[in-house]
Amino acid sequence: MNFHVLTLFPDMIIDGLNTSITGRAIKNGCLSVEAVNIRDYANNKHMKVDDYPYGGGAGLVMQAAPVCAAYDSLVQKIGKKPRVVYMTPQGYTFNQKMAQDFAKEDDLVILCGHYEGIDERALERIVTDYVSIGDYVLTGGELPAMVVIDTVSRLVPGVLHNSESAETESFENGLLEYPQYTRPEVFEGKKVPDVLLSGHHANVEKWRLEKSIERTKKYRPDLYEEYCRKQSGT
Ligand code: 6GU
Repeated sequence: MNFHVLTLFPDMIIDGLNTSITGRAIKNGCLSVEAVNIRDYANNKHMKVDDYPYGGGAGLVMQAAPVCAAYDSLVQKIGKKPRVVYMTPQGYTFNQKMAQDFAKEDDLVILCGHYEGIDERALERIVTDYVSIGDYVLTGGELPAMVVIDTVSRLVPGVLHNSESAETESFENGLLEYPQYTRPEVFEGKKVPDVLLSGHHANVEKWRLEKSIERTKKYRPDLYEEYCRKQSGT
């Protein structure tokens, strides 16, 4: 899968993703991440890409022309009209289901705004999906873009090794993950739960499900309610 990120801060994207599992997947060819610097498409000698908002107000707005020019050159290169995800607090909240949908694409363009956002006319021309990563405000779309790329990447065949399997994790069954333990058996006087050392697979699964339910009830009552509704078949 190929990610194409339109941004004023390409180093953030490249440096952020060339590490760990995404870095490995880029090196072995399962993924590619290209960061296109919108400033390279500025049509003036000062390379200016933003200006004051019409109607007044704080901050600067990214201009339509360089954003559209960067997009047009990508469309040329890809050879078809890709899906374009605009990272903005004014969008649908990102979730695992959206990640699964994005993972079906061969090419995904992610547009990152900065300052007070991007001229609406550019967005109307190119954006297909408006996506937020939660109810808080960041300085720009680069970190959210990395969140989306990381989440989608682990659903792309070959990115995870068997031992990192994408199954049976939080949200696959609508519950939060159960607690994990590794060696040593005793750490600062605290012992690993006996059931995990018992070798009794069915009991281990039962314990994990109980812990998952307990955690979900405490930290995500919304998901717990949904789980109970599904269990009762209504
Ligand atoms: Cl996608 N962008 C910005 N700037 N802030 C956010 C966000 C996106 N999602 C949550 N907060």
